[in-house]
Amino acid sequence: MRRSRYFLPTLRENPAEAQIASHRLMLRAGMIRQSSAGIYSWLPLGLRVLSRIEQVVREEMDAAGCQEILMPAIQPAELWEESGRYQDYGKEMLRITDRHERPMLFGPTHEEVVTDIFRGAVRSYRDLPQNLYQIQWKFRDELRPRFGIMRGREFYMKDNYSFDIDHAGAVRSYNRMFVAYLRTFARLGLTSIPMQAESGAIGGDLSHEFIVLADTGESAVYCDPAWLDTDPLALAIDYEDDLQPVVDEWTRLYAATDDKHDPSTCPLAEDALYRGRGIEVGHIFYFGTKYSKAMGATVTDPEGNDVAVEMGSYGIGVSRLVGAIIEASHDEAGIVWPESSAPFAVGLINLRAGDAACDEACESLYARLTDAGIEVLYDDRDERAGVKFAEMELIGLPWQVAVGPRGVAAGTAELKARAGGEAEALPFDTVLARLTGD
Ligand code: 5CA
Repeated sequence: MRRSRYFLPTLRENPAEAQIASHRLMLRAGMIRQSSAGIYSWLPLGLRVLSRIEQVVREEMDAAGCQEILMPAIQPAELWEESGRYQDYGKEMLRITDRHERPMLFGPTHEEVVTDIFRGAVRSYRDLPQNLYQIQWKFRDELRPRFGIMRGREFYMKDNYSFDIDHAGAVRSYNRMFVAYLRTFARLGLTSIPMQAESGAIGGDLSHEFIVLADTGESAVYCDPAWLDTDPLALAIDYEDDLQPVVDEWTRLYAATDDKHDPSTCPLAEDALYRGRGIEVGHIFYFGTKYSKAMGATVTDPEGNDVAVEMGSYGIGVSRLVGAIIEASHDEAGIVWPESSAPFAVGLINLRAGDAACDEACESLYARLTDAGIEVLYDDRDERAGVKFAEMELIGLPWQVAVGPRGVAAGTAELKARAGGEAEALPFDTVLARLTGD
C-alpha cells in the first residue's frame, strides 16, 4: 500500500476524550473514529488489525473442532421470552419494533438463537457433540461506555456454543475451549490468566474469565507471580485427548479477580501475591440445561429417552483485544504491534521522495517484498523525514526500512525493529532476506 493513497487520518495532538493509552493511540493512529457514544467506525488501519485478530481466533477455534456459522444481529424478542431473559436483561438490551409492530432486539449475545437452530436440527445423541461459533457484532447499551472500543456499546465478539449429551461431555467441551483460549491469547502475544468467575446474566455454575494484565484494566486481580512466566504455546495439544490434566495444571496457580479474592482463604501470603489490574478478553461458561430445558432443546439418548442437551457458551472480545494488545505493547512514541496482529509487517520510508535513485531503490524493494507475500506500507510522500519516522513510530509496524540518498549510493537501507534495537545499515539483498526469512 502506498502511503500517498492510503486513508490514514492521524492526529498530531492527544485527543482530550481519551483517558487510556489504547484509546488515545487508536484515535491518533487513525484506526477508529467515534460515531456516537460507545459506537465506532473502523478505518483501514484499524480494520486490518481487527481482521488479523479475528483470523487468529478463527484458526484456533477451527483447530479445536468448532464450526463457523453466522447468526443474525437482529433477533426476535419471542426467543428471549422463551428463555425467560427478555425482562431480566433490562436496559442493556436495545429493543426494536419492526413495521408489523413485532418486538425485535439487537443481539447482546446469541444463546437463544443458537438453541433455536439446534432444536430444529438435531434429534439424536449420535449427532453430538457439536460446537458452533460466529464472529459477529453485538450491541449492549452499557451504562458507561468508556475507554474507546474497550467498553463499547457496539462491539465485535467471537461467541461459540457447545452441545453435549451429558455432563461429562460438556466438561470435555469446556476444557477444549479453556485450552483454545490460552493458545489464542498467547498467539496474540498476550499473557492471559484464567480466573474463576461469576457467571452473571449468562447463568451457570462453571465459569472462567481470561484476564490480560494491564494497569488500566477494569478488574483488580490477585495472582501467583509464577503466572507471569507461563507459555501455553509450549504445550503440544491434541484436542482428542482428555484435557482435564492440562486444565488442572493451568488452574493450579492462584488467580482471582476482586469479586472472588478473599484474603482469608487465599493460599498465598499477602507479600507473595502479585496485585495488579487486568482486562477481561474472554469468558467461558458451562450452564448445563438452563436454555435447553426452557426452550425444549432435547435429543434422544442411547436408551431412547428424551434428554435436554448440555450446553456451554464461550466469548472472546475481538474488538476489545485490539485495545488490550495496545495496552500491553506501546511506548512513548506509539503502538508496538506484535507480528501476529500488525496491520502491515513493514513500513518502507523513502527519505527523499522525488530523488530518482531513492525512488527507484524504494520501488524495487516495495515490489520484491510484496511479491514475497509481505505486507508493506510504503511512505512515498513528499514529506520531511522526521514526519515520516514519527508516523511510523506511532502506527507501530514491526519493521521499518528507511532508504535515503547516502544509503542508496552505498547500496544499503536502514532496517529497524519497532520493538527496540538500533537501526542497521544493510545491503538491499540482506534487508530482503531478513524480512522474507530466506
Ligand atoms: N454469551 C457469553 C459467551 S458467548 C457472553 O456474552 N459472555 S461475555 O458477556 O462475558 O462477553 C464475552 C466477551 O466479550 C468478554 O469477555 C469481553 O471480552 C467482551 N465484551 C463484553 N462486553 C463488552 C463491551 N461492552 N465492549 C467490548 N467488549 C466486550
